Amino acid sequence: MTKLPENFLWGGAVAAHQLEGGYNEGGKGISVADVMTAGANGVERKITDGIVSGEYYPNHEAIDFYHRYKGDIELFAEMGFKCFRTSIAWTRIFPNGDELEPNEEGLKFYDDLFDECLKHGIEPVVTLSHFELPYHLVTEYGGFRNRKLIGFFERFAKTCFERYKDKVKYWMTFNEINNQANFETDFAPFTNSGIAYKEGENREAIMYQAAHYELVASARAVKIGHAINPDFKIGCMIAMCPVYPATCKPKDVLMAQKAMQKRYYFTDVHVHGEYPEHIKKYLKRKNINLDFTNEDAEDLKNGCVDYIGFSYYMSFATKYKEGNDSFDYNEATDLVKNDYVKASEWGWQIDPEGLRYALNWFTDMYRLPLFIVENGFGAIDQLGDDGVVHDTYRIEYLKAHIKEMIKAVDEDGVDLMGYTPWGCIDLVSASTGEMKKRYGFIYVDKDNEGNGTLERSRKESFYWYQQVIKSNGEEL
Ligand code: P53
Repeated sequence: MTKLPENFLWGGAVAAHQLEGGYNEGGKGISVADVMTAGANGVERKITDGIVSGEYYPNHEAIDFYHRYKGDIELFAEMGFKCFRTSIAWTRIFPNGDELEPNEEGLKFYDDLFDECLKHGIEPVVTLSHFELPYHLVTEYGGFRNRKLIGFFERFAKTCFERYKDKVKYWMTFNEINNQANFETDFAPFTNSGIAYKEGENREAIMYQAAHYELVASARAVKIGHAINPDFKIGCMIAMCPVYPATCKPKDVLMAQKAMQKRYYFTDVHVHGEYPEHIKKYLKRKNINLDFTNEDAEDLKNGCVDYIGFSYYMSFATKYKEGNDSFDYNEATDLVKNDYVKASEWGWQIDPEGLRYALNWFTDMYRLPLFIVENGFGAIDQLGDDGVVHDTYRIEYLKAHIKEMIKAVDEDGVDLMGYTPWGCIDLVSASTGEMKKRYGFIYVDKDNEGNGTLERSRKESFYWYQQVIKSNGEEL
């Protein structure tokens, strides 16, 4: 008997736009990821006005998974993956997003990809919208600030559910829907919702409206999916960075609680089908009047998720600031450094116990099965003299997190479906567009400027993870 259930879903996670490439092949349309240039550590990616010649767009070719997926899946199978999380590029299915009929070539690509997984006994886990909205929906409709996008998403979801109903059982609707709680950056609202703010707009109000439409779209998709195949497990996907109080001063503790409410109300809506009171009060106080119909309320109630998928990389900390009498949390200005944890080169605070905390917090709040669909260490890898990346730092990070995950299951009784570390094969970083920020068990020969053979090689962590899966987490 192992501490984890025998059917535990070990695997790895990626997103279409970060690895497929082939951005204009097979009838694919342009997505929001296709108009983002490469940034760097601490330098935001530029969002350009369409594709501008002379600019470098790292997602256009990515790691060419579009042509190489068979070999890559073979490597996943060699590691013993039970599941593989990827997304369906919306623009392969509906190139512009507002067509009535899907693109057969795009549908066929995912048929082949899922067949390839199943052939190796790997269960596909699929995100419908992972930072890759059709760009046409941004320029013509303003992204998810427009109610019409609910219908477009619904059509996309229904098309996928019907087509893959016998191949895919595990689904998620919107990746890290709560990233946009940080509405003061350009990155999160654009990648989450296709929102390109204009000068002087009320960023916060627009974010809450877009998130509302997404929550409704998600709920409608859940209902449709369950009708198409009652065996479907359809989850939400939340970016979990627990917000700790910087001290035990009561005002700091309260501040952290208010921060958690605001960062995670999205989960309440997905799980309970209604807005928590604190958010309703907050919106009222801020004079944010959502376009929220009676039908929306119905839809939310009828489309509650089956499980909570979440990413976990790091934890945050916050502190009460003099004068903030309503304890309003603003992610852009209210985070402080936590001196009790170390950070990665990109400033992400490494905190394995935070994962156990998160698993318990979700369980206490929502009582639903959980699925860790991202976790990992973005680091710079060097090929050793033997041609192998000896990524002991990555092994250490993952080992520490898996230990806490097992304690949460074994000692705390958390209901956990699986674990899929992020970027199981090196891919393009979402926040920086770099190749250099690597997460993989499999090294891909390509650099930040786009040079390299794209050749794949197994890192030291590849063999380590193989052992972890084989022993169901007993041998770390
Ligand atoms: P990169 C912010 C905070 C936590 C997770 O991120 C985040 C982000 C936004 O980047 O994104 C998720 O590549 C996301 C993936 C992404 C991964 O984390 O910036 O779901 O698409 O690649 C890692 O290092």
